[in-house]
Amino acid sequence: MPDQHQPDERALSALAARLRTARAVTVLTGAGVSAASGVPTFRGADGLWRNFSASDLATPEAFERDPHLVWEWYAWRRALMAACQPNAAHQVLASWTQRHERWRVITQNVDDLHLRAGTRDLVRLHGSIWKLRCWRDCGCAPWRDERASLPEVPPRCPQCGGLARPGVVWFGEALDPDDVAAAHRLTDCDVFVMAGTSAVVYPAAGFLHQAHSRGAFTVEMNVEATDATRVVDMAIHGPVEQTLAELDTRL
Ligand code: BJW
Ligand code: ZN
Repeated sequence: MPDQHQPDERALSALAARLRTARAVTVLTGAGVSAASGVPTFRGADGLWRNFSASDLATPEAFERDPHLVWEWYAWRRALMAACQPNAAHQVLASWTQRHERWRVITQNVDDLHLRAGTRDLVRLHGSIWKLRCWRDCGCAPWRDERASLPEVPPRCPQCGGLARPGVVWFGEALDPDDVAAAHRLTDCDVFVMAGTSAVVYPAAGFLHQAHSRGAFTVEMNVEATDATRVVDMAIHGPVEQTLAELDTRL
């Protein structure tokens, strides 16, 4: 019986060979990449959506209804993330982007772990949990607050004194068009990897299909099968931090 936590040796060697000669490699990451750092994922057995409702906490309507409740949830997650460190997956990806610009990373994650590991030119589709914006959009620039605990909940806009909101993208909100355009450009690659994402949230999940239709060899790295498994050319099932570390030794 193969050990399901040991990445498939043959698949890893075949993928390493492709990566060595690829002109461009794009990795789209999701919450699974930060799981080993202690950041909870959204879906799955221990995911946030098991105990919390997305429509009560991660939509503009939820914020409009109960900003205090939404901010309590974000304050709890910020405190949790502040104690987390980048893991081997973040470190390997960062080292690849530092080595050559042909390695590119797009993330759906709102933690800063890719940046803290040193990833270059990161495209962040869903914003940052450490960024705040004015809810009324009074014209002030978004600002960063990296404290583990906020001075007040809900926090206030320093310019107009109104409510501040987390600088993340909620369901039903448009992503920053510049980020979407940047991610779309990166789907023009030889190898496109979906790493630690359930591949259900759009438009991020759609980049796999774009990359595929533009001729990329597509790969999934996940602990379990997802909607993407049937679509990709290669699925490597196992902890992504282990898969990437093993792959790194073969490059
Ligand atoms: C491991 C591992 C290990 C664990 N190793 N693997 C039908 C109804 C309503 C809406 C829609 C609809 N159809 C489409 C939509 C649109 C909607 C959408 O896609 N909904 C689907 C869920 C159905 N999308 C949107 O609303 C987006 N906006 C939009 O479309 O705008 C259109 C528009 C245009 C013009 C004007 C107005 C609007 C916005 C989406 C925003 C998503 N936001 C969130 C919250 C961010 C803020 C926060 O963090 O609080 O983003 S939701 C959440 O999901 C978060 C994530 O980035 C995102 C993706 O999740 P991810 O990363 O894949 O995590 P998980 O937990 O799902 O998966 C983790 C995976 O890792 C699992 O597979 C594990 O197995 C694996 N794993 N450990 C490897 N060690
Ligand atoms: Zn304001």
